[in-house]
Amino acid sequence: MNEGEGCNKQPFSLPKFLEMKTLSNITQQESFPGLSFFLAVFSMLSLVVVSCNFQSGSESDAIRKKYSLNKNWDFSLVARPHTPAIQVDLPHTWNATDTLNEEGAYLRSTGIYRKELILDKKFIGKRLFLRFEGSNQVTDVYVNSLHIDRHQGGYTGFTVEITDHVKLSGAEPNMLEVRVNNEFNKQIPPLSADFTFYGGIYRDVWLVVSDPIHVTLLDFGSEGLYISTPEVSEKEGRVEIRGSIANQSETPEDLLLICTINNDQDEEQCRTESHITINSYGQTDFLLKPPPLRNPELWSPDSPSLYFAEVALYKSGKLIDRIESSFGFRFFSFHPENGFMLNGRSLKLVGTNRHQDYKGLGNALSEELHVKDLQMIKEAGFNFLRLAHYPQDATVLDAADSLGIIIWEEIPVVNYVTVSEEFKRNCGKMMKEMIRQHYNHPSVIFWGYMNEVFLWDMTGKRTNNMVFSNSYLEWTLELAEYLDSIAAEEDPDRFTAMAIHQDDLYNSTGISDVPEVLGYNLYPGWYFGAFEGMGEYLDREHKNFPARKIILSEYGAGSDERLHSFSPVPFDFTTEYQKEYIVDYLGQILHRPYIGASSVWVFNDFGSDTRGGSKPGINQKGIVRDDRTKKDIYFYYKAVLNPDPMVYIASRDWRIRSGTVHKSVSDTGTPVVKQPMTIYTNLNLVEMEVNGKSLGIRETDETGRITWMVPFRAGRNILSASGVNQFKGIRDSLSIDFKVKPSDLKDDSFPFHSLGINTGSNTQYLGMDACVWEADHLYRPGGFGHIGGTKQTLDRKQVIYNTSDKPLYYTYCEGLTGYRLDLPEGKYQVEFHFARNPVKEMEEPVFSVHINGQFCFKIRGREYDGGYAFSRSCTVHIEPGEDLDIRFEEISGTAFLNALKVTRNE
Ligand code: GCB
Repeated sequence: MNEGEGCNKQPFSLPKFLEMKTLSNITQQESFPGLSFFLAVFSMLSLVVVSCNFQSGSESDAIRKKYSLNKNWDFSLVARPHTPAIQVDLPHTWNATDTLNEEGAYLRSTGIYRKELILDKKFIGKRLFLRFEGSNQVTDVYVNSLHIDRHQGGYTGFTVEITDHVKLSGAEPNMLEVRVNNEFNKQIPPLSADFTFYGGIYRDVWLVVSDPIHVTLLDFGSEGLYISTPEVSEKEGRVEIRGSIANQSETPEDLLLICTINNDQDEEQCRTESHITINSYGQTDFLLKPPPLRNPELWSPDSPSLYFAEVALYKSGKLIDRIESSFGFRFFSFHPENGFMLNGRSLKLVGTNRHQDYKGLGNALSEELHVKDLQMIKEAGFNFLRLAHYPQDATVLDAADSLGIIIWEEIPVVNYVTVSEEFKRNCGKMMKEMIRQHYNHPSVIFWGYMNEVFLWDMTGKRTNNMVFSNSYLEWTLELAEYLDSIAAEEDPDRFTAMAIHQDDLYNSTGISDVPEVLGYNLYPGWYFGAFEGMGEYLDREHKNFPARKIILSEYGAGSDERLHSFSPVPFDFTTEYQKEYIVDYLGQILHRPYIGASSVWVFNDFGSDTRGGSKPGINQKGIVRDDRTKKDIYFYYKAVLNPDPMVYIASRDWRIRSGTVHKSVSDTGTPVVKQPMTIYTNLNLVEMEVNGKSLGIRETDETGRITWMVPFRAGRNILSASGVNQFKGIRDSLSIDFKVKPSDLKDDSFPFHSLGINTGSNTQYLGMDACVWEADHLYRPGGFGHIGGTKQTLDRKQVIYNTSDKPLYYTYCEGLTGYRLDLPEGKYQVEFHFARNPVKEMEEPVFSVHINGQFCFKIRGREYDGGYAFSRSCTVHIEPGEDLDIRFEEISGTAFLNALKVTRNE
C-alpha cells in the first residue's frame, strides 16, 4: 500500500464549527435515516470530509461517520402528564422562558425525548454509538425500552454504545428514549449557584457509526485523540499524539497507524507511521511521536495559527478509521510578580466571563450564536475568557482557538459541596470529562474546579454568621486536592485554577494554596465598600503570599439600560454606575503587573432565577444584554483594548432623557440644559459638535475618555464626535431626544402637561409608556419633592410582580409625611404606585392619603403581596394660589410610595 503518497485534505482547513454547520444543514432536510437520507449525507460527506486520492470507492462506508440526530423529537414532561407530547428539535430546553415567569420557580422535572430510528442494513457489522454533547443534568438513555446508560452532570458530553440493542433491517424502527432530569441532586454539582439550571438536551446529539476496530469512542465522552506539544520554541515544536484502539471483533489484528500533520494552508508538515497488534476484544494504547516541526507558527491571540493532525488506521491495507483534530504550538508561564507570559513575551490577559444562555432560548443555543459571542468578545479586544461556571459547547472552544482567546474552563463546583464519596466521584469524573473532551484546544490554559466554595455553608445556607465545622473544611480541602491531582495527572502541561470570594477562610484552611493559579472574585464598590477596596485587598494578598499567581477572576456591577443618574450609587442599576465601576477597576488592573489576568463579570446578562432587582430573574452585570445588544461599557473595553481606531459617544443607552432648566439659555435665546457627555476613544484628539456647533477639540485623558458639557435643547439633538488617526477620519454620531423641564413648574413658558417621579430613587427611568420618570428629591420650592421620608430599595431578592415597569417599584420613599408639587392651576389626574417591601415591615403598613386637605384613599398593606405592584389614582382641581399638597397619615406601620405621576387634564 502506498499510504505515503499525496493526500489531499482540504477539509482540515475548515474550523470545526463550520464543518458541523455543513453537516447539520444537510440533516435538517429529513428526520432520520431512510436510504435517501444516507445517500444525501454520504454524498455531502464525501465532499466535505473525504477526498484522499488513494482510497477505494468504498472508503466512505468504511471509516467512522457522524449523523446529526437533532431533528424531530417527541417531547413531553413527567410533571405535565396531561399535556400531549410536542415535536422539538435540538438543542432544546423546557426552561427557555419559564425562568422569567412571575408564577414561581422554573420547572425542575424530567423531560422525555423520544425518536424513532430506522437504521440501514449497511450498518450490520459496524459499531453504533450515541454521542450527547450536553444535557442537563441526569440523562438516562433507553433503546427499544432497554436502559442503556445514565450520565450525571449537565455540562460535559458523553457517548453510549447501542450496537447490540438496535435492529439494522432498514425497515423496523428503533425507539430511542432519553429522559433528562434537572432536579436538585445533592450528589451532583452545581448544588446552588447564581445561574439557572435549564433542563433538557441542550446541545447536539449524534449517531456515530464505526468499524469494529476504531480509535476508542468510549473515553469520558472524548474523541479519543490527545495531542500535546511537550516542547515548543520558535525554532521547533514537538508533538505527541496519544490514544487507544478498541478491537470489538473476534480476530486479533495487525494494524498500521499513519499520522500526518498539516498547517492551516493544508500543507503537510510531517508524518509518522506505527504498527500495532491488538487482541480480539482488546484495547491497545498508542503514542505517536512525529518528527519535530521546524519553525512552527506559534499560536497566540494576535496570531492564532492552528495545525491539523490526522490519525488514520489501516487493516490489511484498508482504511478503517480516521480521526482528526486541530491543535496549536505555544508555551506559557505565569510569574507571581510580572504576570502571564506567552511564547516568551509578557501578555496581560484582559477578558471576561461568559454564561451560555440567551434571551428566550435558555441554554439551547445554535452554534452560530455561540460563535457570535466569541466574535463579540474578540472585537471588544479581550484576549481571555473564563467559561463560567461550567464546560461549554465544543463550538465555543473551536471559536476561541481560531479567534485567539485564552480560556479558563472549569467544572461547576459552586458555593458549597456535599460531604460524600459519591459527590467527590462525580466531581472527579466531570473533571476528567472536561479535560479529555477539550484537551486539544490550544486556547485552553487553565483548568478550574471550584468557585467560591465557602460562600454557602454545608447545609446550603447563606447567612451572616455561617458556621463551618472543621470536618467540613477539611473535606472541602481534600476535595480540592483530589480535583487538582486529577488535573495534574490528566494534563500536567496546563495550570490548575480556583476562584474564591473575599474571605480569609480560603487562606486559613490552606485551600488557596492548592491550585497553581488563584482567581479572586472581588466586588468592592458593588456589594460593599468602595472601588479602591479591590486593589487594596489584592495588594495585601500579593504581599502576604508573594509566590501566588493571581488572577482577578470576577469584578462587575449590574446595569439596566432604562435607569440613569449623574450621581449613581451601588445597586441603583444605572448604566452610569456600571461605567464608573468598570473604568475605575480597569485602571487598577492595568496598573498592577502582578494581576496576570482579569475577567469582568460578565459578558452577557444571564438567567439567575433567584435574583430580584430591576430585572428579576436576570443577573444584570453583563457588558451586553441577554439579547446581546451591546451596552455602552462594551465600547469602553473596545476603546482601551482593541487598537482599531474608534470614537464612541457613550450614551446609546440614554437617548431619551430630560433635564431641568435653571434660567440657562443658549446664545440664540433657546432654553438649554447642560449635561456631561462622555466619549470613549483610542484617538488622541476628538472634536464634539452638537446640533452643528463645535464644542471644541479636546485631548483624550489617560483612561481613554473625554467629557464635554453639552447644551441640550428641547427635542432632537444631534451629537457628533470626530477625530483622525494617521490614516483616516473616524466619527460617531448620536441623536438624543431631550425633554426640557422648568425648575419652576408654574413657569408659563413651559406649559405643564405631565410629570412622572421615580419616588425614592436618584435615577431617571424611561418607562414602558415612553415617559421619562424623574429622579426624586426633597421638596424644592417652585418644583416638587417628598417631605420627610428616606429613599429605600426593595430587598435584592424581591421579585416585582404585576408590572412591566419593575424599576419604578424597585425603589421607594419610606416614612414620608407628604409630597408636594407647585403646579399651576388646573385639573389633574394623580397616580400613586406602590409595592410593599415585606422584609422591612415591622408592622402592617396602613395609611391614608389626602390631597389639599381632602381624603383620597386608604392603603391596607396586607391586602397586597410583597413586591406586588398596585396603584391608586385621584382627580384634583388646583385653584389659583394653591399647589398640589399630598399628605400621608400613618395609622400603623410606615407609609411608603414607589412612584407618582401627575397629568394635567385641562
Ligand atoms: C460571584 C459568582 C457569580 C455571580 C457573581 C454575582 O462571585 O461567582 O456566579 O453571578 O458573583 O453577580 O454576584
